[in-house]
Amino acid sequence: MKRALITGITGQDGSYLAELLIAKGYDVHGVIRRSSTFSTQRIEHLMFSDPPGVTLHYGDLSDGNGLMRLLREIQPHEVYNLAAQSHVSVSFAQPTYTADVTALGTLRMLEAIREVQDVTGRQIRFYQASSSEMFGKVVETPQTEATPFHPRSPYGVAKVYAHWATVNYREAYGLHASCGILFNHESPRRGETFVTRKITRAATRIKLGLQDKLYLGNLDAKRDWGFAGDYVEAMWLMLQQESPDDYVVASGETHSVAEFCDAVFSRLGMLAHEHVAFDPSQQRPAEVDLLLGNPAKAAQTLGWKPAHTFGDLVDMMVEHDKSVAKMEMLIALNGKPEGSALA
Ligand code: NAP
Ligand code: F7E
Repeated sequence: MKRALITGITGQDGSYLAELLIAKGYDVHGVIRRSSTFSTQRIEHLMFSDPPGVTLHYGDLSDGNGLMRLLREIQPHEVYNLAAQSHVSVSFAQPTYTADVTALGTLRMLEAIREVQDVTGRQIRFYQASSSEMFGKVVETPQTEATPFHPRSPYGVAKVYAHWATVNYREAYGLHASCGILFNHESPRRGETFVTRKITRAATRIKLGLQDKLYLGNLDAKRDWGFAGDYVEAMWLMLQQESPDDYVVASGETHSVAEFCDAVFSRLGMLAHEHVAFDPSQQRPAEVDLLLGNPAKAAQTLGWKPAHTFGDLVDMMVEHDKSVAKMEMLIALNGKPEGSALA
């Protein structure tokens, strides 16, 4: 049975990847960090299944010794490094922390893999979560694996470091290490401070009278948005190849934030411009104006293509957040149900 270790298992992608690997018969292990509150909502269905689908271990990308200990103990065949301080705006407020976790954290994991492989003689395949944010102020459109990087945030800079560190360990030490340059991917499990989920949460609440306005920053930014559940399959496919390599994973379509808003509000029978207001604090010191990926290499070599369209993604997120808003309204009217997990 193959064993996989996922860092960032409690995040959006970690939860979908864990489901995929369990379905493929893997023994799935995940790294979680100690926190004063639980951050495991996205994987509770896997933790409390019978038998449990995942084994969790405390660890942190800031603790290289701990990572090495985990690799020795678990002896994974595959490591998926999804953990990061992943919020672009937050990276402007916390640049050093972002560099420590997102950039150096990757280096710590690569070093741990190199050490443990040397001692055990067993290969550990490595996946690095690279990002379209590395293209930043794009020099060509669409972006491919050959497009030069010009990051526009401390997050983008940290991801460029982690990306090149991964390429370097592949070239210098022969690690089976691959980078997925993933464009924005979303889902009902997306964190609520990323723009798509912020919009679907707010619009569905506005529809039920739970909220008045949706405050946003730059509506003109364009992103290549796909469904996270499709994108984790590309991660797995990369590690099944004989040779490691880097791949753009994208939908090949771009839409502005304003278009995403229109699509969401229109599904709810409302007009976005009547409910969206400008919040200057949501603007970034430097913006990424346009991202559009060309996933041709992933299609040709991995046989990967997304199963869901932009429209499917909007439908899925709106439907999910309609139920969340309805539940909020019922609680506001009746209080939490007796004996409920919400009580
Ligand atoms: P996410 O929802 O923000 O999840 C991030 C995960 O990293 C969480 O599990 C978080 O744990 C964990 N983490 C944060 N700091 C850590 C640390 N110091 N040590 C260990 N774990 C830590 O991110 P995502 O959207 O799933 O994205 C997954 C990865 O892909 C990230 O590396 C992200 O930068 C990258 N990426 C994402 C996209 C996208 O559009 N989603 C596109 C390209 C690349 P807690 O739950 O404890 O906070
Ligand atoms: O912003 C604009 C904002 O925060 C998208 C991460 O997963 O994808 C993500 O990074 C756009 C930007 O995602 C608000 O200025 C307007 O232009 O949803 P976002 P992101 O910055 O593209 C990449 C690929 C990653 O790798 C990252 O980890 O929307 N925008 N108004 C806003 N954005 C937010 N968050 N909130 C607003 O109110």
